[in-house]
Amino acid sequence: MEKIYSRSDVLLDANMGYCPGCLHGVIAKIVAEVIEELGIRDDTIAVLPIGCGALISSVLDTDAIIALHGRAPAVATGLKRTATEKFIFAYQGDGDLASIGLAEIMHAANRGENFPVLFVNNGIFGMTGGQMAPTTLIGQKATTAKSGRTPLEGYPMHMCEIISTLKAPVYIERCSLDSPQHILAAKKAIKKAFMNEIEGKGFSFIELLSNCPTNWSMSPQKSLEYMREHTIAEFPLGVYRDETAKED
Ligand SMILES: Cc1ncc(C[n+]2csc(CCOP(=O)(O)OP(=O)(O)O)c2C)c(N)n1
Repeated sequence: MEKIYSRSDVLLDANMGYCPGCLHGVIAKIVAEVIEELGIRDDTIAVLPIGCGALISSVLDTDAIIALHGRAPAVATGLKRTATEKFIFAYQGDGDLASIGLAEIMHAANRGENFPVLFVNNGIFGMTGGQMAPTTLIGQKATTAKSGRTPLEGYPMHMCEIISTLKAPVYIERCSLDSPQHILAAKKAIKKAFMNEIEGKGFSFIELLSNCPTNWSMSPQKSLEYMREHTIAEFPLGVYRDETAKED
């Protein structure tokens, strides 16, 4: 019988601890597959956030460091500039990146640091119990916006578009994790972003639209439907910058 799938060796045989239906686990899986395909496991240091993303350290069989809240791009900058032979990537939630860490991501992107950032946009502060994030949709409920976000709390922040105003980043793409087809596209984008670092091309930013069934108070299936109907409508998928395409 032909073997058509095996679990990546870069995934430890451990429990991730995620809530049922949470897509952080899917990201851990595709990141592990990309690391295995590129043969960079022994060189990799994952720079993880404060938030549910930090839990991927329990399954990802690479070195990892958990940065202070929002500071992953600053920690990744220090690591990459001093240990240039290492493969560094940052992984951040939307509370971590677009709220407390907004300055760090903007300046790392503006400097064109040679590492990719994976930005997991689930529209909410997951780990702390569902507070509103900068990316929460208008009308979307949160513990700090009981009747749904209104413009009084500002509008959802579009990080790909904001980072696209900077000159230095070489690759910016927004993907979604709501379907197998979109997950495959996300894996391709992550692989390209990782390759950009290996080839010394500079800063890549991959936004991954995700879910939080627990804090959205929805079943996993309903949360995927919500993503398709509302999240993707607010945050259009696609490539926002690809300087590497011009070079190739
Ligand atoms: C300096 C600091 N402020 C606040 C917190 C509390 N805190 C922990 S995780 C988190 C937000 C996480 O949300 P997000 O980044 O969207 O990630 P998610 O858990 O949804 O994946 C906050 C505010 C903290 N740990 N440190």
